[in-house]
Amino acid sequence: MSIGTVHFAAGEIFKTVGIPLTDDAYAEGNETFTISLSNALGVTLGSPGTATITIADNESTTGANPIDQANFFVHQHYIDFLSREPDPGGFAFWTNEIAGCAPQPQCTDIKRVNVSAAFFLSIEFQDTGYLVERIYKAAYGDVNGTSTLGGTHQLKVPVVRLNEFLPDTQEIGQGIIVGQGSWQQQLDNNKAAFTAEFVQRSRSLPRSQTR
Ligand SMILES: [Ca+2]
Ligand SMILES: [Ca+2]
Repeated sequence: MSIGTVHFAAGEIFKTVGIPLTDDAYAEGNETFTISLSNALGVTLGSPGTATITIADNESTTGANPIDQANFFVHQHYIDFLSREPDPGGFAFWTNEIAGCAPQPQCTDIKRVNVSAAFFLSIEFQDTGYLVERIYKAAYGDVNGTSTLGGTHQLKVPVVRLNEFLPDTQEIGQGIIVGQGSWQQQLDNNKAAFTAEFVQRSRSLPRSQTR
């Protein structure tokens, strides 16, 4: 799922929205998804506001699960953690961490775990997705959630939902590849713009200001 906000500057009439696709190994026939425009601010949506996209299946027989391949595993981490396609240098480095380890196959499992942890701990995730979680936690506190891991039990979880987490994470991460260009300045700008907008949301304001 991709959710995001498209910003048009004055005079802009064209925008590109990227939607990552996963090239699986299932022979399942063509698939479709819809893309919808909604909640326009300062403009009126034209027609059509919704379109159906068909993904042509490129398998005739189901193959091996591609997640077992290091390059697929790493690519999916870029999409899931960082909401972007890999930069060539980073992609080669993390893929080689797994594919180039020794002795194989004993080293593979621990390398996959370590690479996954590295994405979680990366500046680029900590300052985007994990920052969003912390902002929601600071603003709205926790609620009780139910986990079934190791037996059903209750635990405190931040009040953030996937349809909030994804667009907010992508907004802060917009245009950022850590280590490339003036990424620190861009990240600071994105964080400042996001938090200024976050505190103006109706959910953040005292009731008297939301009329
Ligand atoms: Ca495929
Ligand atoms: Ca397929």
